[in-house]
Amino acid sequence: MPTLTNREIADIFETISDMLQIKGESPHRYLAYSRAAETIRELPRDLHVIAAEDTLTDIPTIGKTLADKIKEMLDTGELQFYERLKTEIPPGLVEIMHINGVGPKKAKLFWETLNITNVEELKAAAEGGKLQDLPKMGAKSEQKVLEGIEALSRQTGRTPLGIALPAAQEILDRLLALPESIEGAIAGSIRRGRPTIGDVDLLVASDHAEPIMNTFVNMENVARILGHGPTKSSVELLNGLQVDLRVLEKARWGTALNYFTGSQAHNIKMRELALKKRLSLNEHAFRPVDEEGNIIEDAEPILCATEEEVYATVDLPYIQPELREDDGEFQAAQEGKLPHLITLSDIQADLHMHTVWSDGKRTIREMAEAARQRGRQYIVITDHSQYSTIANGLSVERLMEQRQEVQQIDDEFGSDFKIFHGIEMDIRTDGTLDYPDEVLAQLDFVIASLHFGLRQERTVVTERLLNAIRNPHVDLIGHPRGQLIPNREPADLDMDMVFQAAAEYGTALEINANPHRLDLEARYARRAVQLGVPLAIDTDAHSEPDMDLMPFGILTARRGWVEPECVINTWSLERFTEWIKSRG
Ligand code: DGT
Ligand code: CA
Ligand code: CA
Ligand code: ZN
Repeated sequence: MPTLTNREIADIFETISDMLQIKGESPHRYLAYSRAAETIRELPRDLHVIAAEDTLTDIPTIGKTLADKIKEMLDTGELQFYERLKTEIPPGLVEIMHINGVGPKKAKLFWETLNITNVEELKAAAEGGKLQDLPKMGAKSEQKVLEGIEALSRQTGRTPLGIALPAAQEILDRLLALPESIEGAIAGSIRRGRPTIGDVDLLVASDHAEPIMNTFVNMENVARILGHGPTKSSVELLNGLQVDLRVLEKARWGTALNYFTGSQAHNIKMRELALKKRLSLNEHAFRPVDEEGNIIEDAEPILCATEEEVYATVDLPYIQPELREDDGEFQAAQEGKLPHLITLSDIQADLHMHTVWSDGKRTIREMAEAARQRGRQYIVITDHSQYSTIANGLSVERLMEQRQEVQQIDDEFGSDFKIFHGIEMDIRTDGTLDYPDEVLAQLDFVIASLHFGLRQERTVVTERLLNAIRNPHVDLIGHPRGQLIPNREPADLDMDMVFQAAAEYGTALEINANPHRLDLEARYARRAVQLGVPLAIDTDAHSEPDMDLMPFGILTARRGWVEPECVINTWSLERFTEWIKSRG
């Protein structure tokens, strides 16, 4: 009997929601399916088990109707309702509606006017110039559709770091709790801090692999076992994530960790460096080779228990995982110029957070207390400004009221913790800022952010950002490129101009630590540093737990070769205070 996993059932509900949207059904109806899909994706337990207990309707967002549909899928492997929908709405339209800038209405339009039912057909139509004459389209929108299709093909199949890292850590912790485990690590792209992850790579050092492998494949959040061997196993989790586990002896730990951390490009360079020393290198060991590069069978392999030994064998200092992309790290290592990368402990402050005054969940006092508990020395309260009506943005009157409250609570907190008053001000779609200069002048710290009009054309959206950067009262640009991971592309900004202006005016750019944003991303953070642009790493917290997202920002900064000195919230309270005073 075909059996469906949580992930597959969630996917079907998600697709149904999309199809109902294309059909033009009410939000009430299609949202019921997408909410249920979201809940099921996060469920820590197998739906089969819950159904057997007959407690499906105890799951939030699952009522009687949806519970029956889940049961039908668990029992028969399919859903009649969905099969019927598929005869009405071509399933390819769902993918089309997820293309950036398309959506349900346009998907329907393309289908009804040009009989386009999948992405390939849409691509052909766009390339053939057939979309531009449709209502509400044009040459530009046609070009955007092509760009959206490009972006879609880059995204598919990768999981955001914010989901993969905690999942990987939880599994590793369970394996490390076994008495047979000596040491363990998350390797692969997670260790390098990539914003999205293909699969999870775990390593455990042990002399008894079997019990570790058995525990791994029998975890209750495993949907499928893809492989189960003595040194390597792979599973697919209920949420669809693939996890590879390798167990190896401690004596080879360094070599294995280095190999499976990658990147592949870094590994290739490592092998070339090894060959220059007449050594071959694979995931197990270095082995001496002859002039032709053939392994000398009776020569002793070189085992490395630590990564330091691996690098030392090719005459290099240790290279931090976040730098291992073959993007200049070897040259820097050879020249003794590796960066002194920022760490979480360098962070003194959080300069971007929201409270109940706009769309946050907690009061100013609660946010301040949460930040102090996390060892911050100072914070800035930065709610939304009036243009963000959906986020309950502050009118000038409410902003001034809030200022009083911030000052009062700051007094309560005494001298060992400082609360500044700021704002996350919208850059309006017409390019003007959301408060006049005389209001901004009264604030301690001003963040300017693009929240609307992100799809404007390059010159327009760039000019809006430049206008904010040049304003003497603006201290920081929040999440500058406006991307959302995994599926919103950044604004089409001329980043050279942005960096140039930020350097000239001394305006800082943010690395937003929220794993949905990670914006600036690493390569731009690296450019910013090279050009002398100050950075800030902020959580953009809307509640206490969000404050724990800082490590994602740190990872991103480290991938961008960022040193603590360039980041304004690593500075002491005195230095930061001087800096904001020196600005408008
Ligand atoms: P991902 O999973 O796509 O996010 O990226 P990675 O880097 O985690 O890649 P993955 O999981 O395929 O492999 C983990 C590491 O193992 C990778 O970073 C480098 C190493 N590796 C895997 N396959 C190869 C290969 O064919 N050649 C070399 N040199 N290294 C490899
Ligand atoms: Ca991987
Ligand atoms: Ca892998
Ligand atoms: Zn914010």
